[in-house]
Amino acid sequence: MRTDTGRIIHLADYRPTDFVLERVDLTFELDPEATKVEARLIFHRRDGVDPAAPLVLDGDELTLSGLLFDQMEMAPERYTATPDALVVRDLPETSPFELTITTIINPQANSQLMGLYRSSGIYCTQCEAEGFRRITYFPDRPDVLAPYTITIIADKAANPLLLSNGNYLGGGNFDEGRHFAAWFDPHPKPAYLFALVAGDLGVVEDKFTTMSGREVALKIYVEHGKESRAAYAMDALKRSMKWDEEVFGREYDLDIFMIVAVSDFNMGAMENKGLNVFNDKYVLADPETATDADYANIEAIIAHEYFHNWTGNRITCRDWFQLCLKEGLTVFRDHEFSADQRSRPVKRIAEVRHLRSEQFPEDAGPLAHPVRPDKYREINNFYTTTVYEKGSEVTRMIATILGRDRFKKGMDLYFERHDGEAATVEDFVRCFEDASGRDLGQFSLWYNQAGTPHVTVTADYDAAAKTLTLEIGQTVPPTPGQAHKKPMHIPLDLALVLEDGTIAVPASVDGAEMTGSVLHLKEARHTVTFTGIPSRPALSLNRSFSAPIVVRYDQKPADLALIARHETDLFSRWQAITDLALPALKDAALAARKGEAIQIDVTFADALLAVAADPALEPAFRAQALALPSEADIARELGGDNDPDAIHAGREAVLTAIARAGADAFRTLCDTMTAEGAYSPDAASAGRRALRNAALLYRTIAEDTPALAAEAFAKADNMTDLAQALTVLAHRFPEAPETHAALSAFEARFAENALVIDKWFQIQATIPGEGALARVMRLKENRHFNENNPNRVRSLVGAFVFSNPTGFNRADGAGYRFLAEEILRIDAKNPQLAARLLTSMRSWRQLEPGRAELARAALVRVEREVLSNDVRDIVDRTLKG
Ligand code: 0A1
Ligand code: ZN
Repeated sequence: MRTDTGRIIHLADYRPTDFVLERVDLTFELDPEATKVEARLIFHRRDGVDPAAPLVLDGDELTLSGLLFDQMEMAPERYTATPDALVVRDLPETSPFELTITTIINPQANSQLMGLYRSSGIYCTQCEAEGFRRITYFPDRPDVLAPYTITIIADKAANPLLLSNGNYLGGGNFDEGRHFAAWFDPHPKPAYLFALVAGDLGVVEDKFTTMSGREVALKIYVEHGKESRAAYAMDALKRSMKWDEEVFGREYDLDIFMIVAVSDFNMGAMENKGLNVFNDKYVLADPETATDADYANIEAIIAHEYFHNWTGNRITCRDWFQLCLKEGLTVFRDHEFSADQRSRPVKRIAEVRHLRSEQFPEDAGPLAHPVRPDKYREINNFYTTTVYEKGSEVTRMIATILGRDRFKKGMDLYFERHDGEAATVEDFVRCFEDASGRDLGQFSLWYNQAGTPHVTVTADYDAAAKTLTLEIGQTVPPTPGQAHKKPMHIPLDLALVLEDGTIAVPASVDGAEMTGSVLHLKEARHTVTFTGIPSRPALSLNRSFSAPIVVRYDQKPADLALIARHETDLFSRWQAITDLALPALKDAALAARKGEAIQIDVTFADALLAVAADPALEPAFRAQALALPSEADIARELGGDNDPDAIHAGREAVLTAIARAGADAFRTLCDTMTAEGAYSPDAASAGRRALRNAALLYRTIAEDTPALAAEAFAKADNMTDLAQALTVLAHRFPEAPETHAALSAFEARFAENALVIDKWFQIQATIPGEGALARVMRLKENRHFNENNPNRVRSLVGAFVFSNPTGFNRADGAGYRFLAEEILRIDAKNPQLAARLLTSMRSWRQLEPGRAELARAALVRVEREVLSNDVRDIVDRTLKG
């Protein structure tokens, strides 16, 4: 394990390497416990570099077992090898030279899942961000690009399949029952994109003809017997390849594209050149075992990794500070893809819900950091929702500011100018400036200033003058290391909705630049005047969520209802419904906190129920209207002194009021939103299921009986309905005989399918209330649980700490103490996984004082005993920030 060095890496310290790597030639002799890696690396000293400068290569837990210089044994006084570095001295001043480095590594013992490891008998690799240095000594940084030749030698019976990046060169039999395969990747790449897979797997094959007429072989490798469950992933892959050609003009560039699904993986998937490695959760699906959400995730992640081929691989990052350059942009691309494949407004609502529930708390807490950080202690901890999702929003804002055509021009210029390079955020932004002639200097603050901007609006309508005047102010809250912020360039899309539902077109706008319906806020304060507004309009602000900000505008309920009925931007209709519900949710939580009786005036629900029943709207959108803000959303809105039990009680009371007010409508929806024909994962069918299941939940709440869900459970012919019915049973009636029966039946039926058992863990781990911790501890003893598998840990422990606010935040602090123990134990095996679990504490300062103190004590316990750099970094920042 990489233990803490306390060393902080700064963006300002970047400098190019002293030596240029020309070529990489790797030979692996695979063995579960002693894999021999021979790396032949050709270097030359960069022009102008001190002739005495040594070559310093990175390592992580390595032992050197051989070193040749130009094929000759190297004199020991010319190098120093430690587990984390190989330093070679007396190297030629100008001419290229070859180093042959031999290391012996133990994939079987690699529980961190970084570098070369074993997953269910398969050899696989994960090298991003700094895993390659666990395989061999190497300049392991993203600005060192080279073509790779790979030879893999392994026992043939156990490993019929030998895969690596690039195109297949050939293979054949070797000695002692072994065979070999050779691969060549002509596209220069950094080491983090290297991949090797070996073992015995089943395959699904297809092909794709690119826009220039080249045929690409497509292969998805899965465990034997699971081939039929890879069909949807293959379909998503072909659609992604086509879409990237049509929308971004990007064509695939090798003869073969491979995806391998493995069951032990720290993240979602990895974009290794030509050989993507996936968490099997994001490949395998069939109606019996995968939910609609699983299908949507598979489609999005397959697309995301494929899109990285251009945004990440062909153009990579100069250093890890530029991570958003590939991640923010690629998330933006996968969001656009899903929007085109599904419903754009529904997709946008889901994105914003996710951003608000995950990224906003990060940006408001001790772990806040800019989209492009300027320092880090452990890069693994920067694969965050800020870098990914806020990074995507920043790209989206560039598109909004420039408009579609100029954005496209900027993207084309980026691909043309930087293909084959390791680029920076500045390079990226400059392409849009050059393509559009627009200055994005102030806009670039979005990359460097952390924190969610708050935009405050007041409106004054002058009926005589027919003018509307807005006072608009922006502030960016302080974040760790950034006490004072500058005003940002915020593109605020808005509409003035008139009483008859039409949108006013102002005669003139004064006080800020406006392009189309987008107002460009650049100052701390603006006074904006619209003329020619015939009557007092309702203000629809931040349409389609044009900027990742918090808008504070005291909107009248009647105006919200008007927007909920008439806005042409569906996202804004949904937002208005949410804003109508929020006061009730907050008031109810506050009343519960004070121990007062909860009173609910349910008139706010009219708009919500009208949308839910409107046949002119797509069912998926109507389902979104019915899904109230989560408990975490309410906590965020309350902004401090939070009591999760009170928030839960308040939200329950609001749900009950809506359930009663809409009883007839919900009954009708349950009866009419039925399936037509066999299950299909398409967005329209998924929307009908979502709406029916939302209605089923409200009916269950109103009728307060497990009968409806038990019946739905018995009748379900797909995993979406089955898992939803089980959730309703378990969360609402944890002790009912119907629930026990359903949980047992589910476990027995899917005992052989770990990914489905994960749902079973997750549903139980998120049952609200004090009893949750004991349940989770019991489930840890279940025979299906396996502490070494990240998916299992995330489904049980992760679901509990991230998605069970009342259970985890028990008033006695037992949830926090449990997490501390888990972190310390998991950290010893898999620091990355442990560090990620610990981020569940990021909002601890928002808790009421009693809980906050108990949370702090648990963090201090972790701080005292932690070993890894990963957890040390998170715990220190969480306590300090
Ligand atoms: N680049 C991947 C994410 C990823 C990052 C680190 C990993 O190491 C465990 C794995 C995957 C993506 O954006 O999909
Ligand atoms: Zn990515």
